[in-house]
Amino acid sequence: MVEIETDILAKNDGFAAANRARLAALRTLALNLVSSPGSGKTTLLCRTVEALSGRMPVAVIEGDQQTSNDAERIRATGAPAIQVNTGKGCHLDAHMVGHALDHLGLQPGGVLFVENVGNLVCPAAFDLGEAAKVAILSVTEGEDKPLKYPDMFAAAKLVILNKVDLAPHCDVDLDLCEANARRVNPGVEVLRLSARTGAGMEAWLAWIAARLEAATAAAAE
Ligand SMILES: Nc1nc2c(ncn2[C@@H]2O[C@H](COP(=O)(O)OP(=O)(O)O)[C@@H](O)[C@H]2O)c(=O)[nH]1
Ligand SMILES: [Mg+2]
Ligand SMILES: [Zn+2]
Repeated sequence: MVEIETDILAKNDGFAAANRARLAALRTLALNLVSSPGSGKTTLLCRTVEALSGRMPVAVIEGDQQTSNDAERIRATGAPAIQVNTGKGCHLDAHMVGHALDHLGLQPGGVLFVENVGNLVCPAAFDLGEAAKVAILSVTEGEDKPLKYPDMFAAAKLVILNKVDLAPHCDVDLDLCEANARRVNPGVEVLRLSARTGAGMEAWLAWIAARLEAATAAAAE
């Protein structure tokens, strides 16, 4: 069992390295959005794509077990989106992302968002070739989720606490959410945001811009 898992992850890492090289050649910042279902990934992405469009090339790879609903929501904003259906699978792997890249026709110098399958467990283990995993936690999910699903929060470079507009209605302690994320990942950055009202969007867009600059500088070396 353990050997099979090691073999799968080793193969995945090979595909991830190939994706990372392709993305570097295109000076593209790839961000892998991970969360449980319904935390607001697609809502946040639609808003983000609208904010970035016209300033830089933006494209999206959508992962879900079934339907192309999310890719359609993204395309409605005007950005190219490819839907990957994983069927019985519960996460995207780097091989799937490589195939999606074949079809996306990425323009250089922009951002590629990957919306992973809603699942706080195995997407943590699969490198897709991204620059960073961004974990999105809705304030409705409870402050203890970083402690219960530590691998995901440990793998993230940024945690977004989404739906802060709902915080007054659900007895949530946002400071405790943040403290729990930092217990499993001491250096992690945390942003509080509402994809509905737009509160906190500026800080998120600034985080993306800083990451893109760093990725572009690294690719130029
Ligand atoms: N109140 C509120 N609702 C939100 C927010 N972000 C997303 N939602 C709602 O949460 C539900 C799930 O959002 P969706 O983007 O599909 O989540 P996903 O499964 O992570 O992609 C939808 O009904 C959204 O309208 C937010 O910041 N505040
Ligand atoms: Mg979605
Ligand atoms: Zn899985």
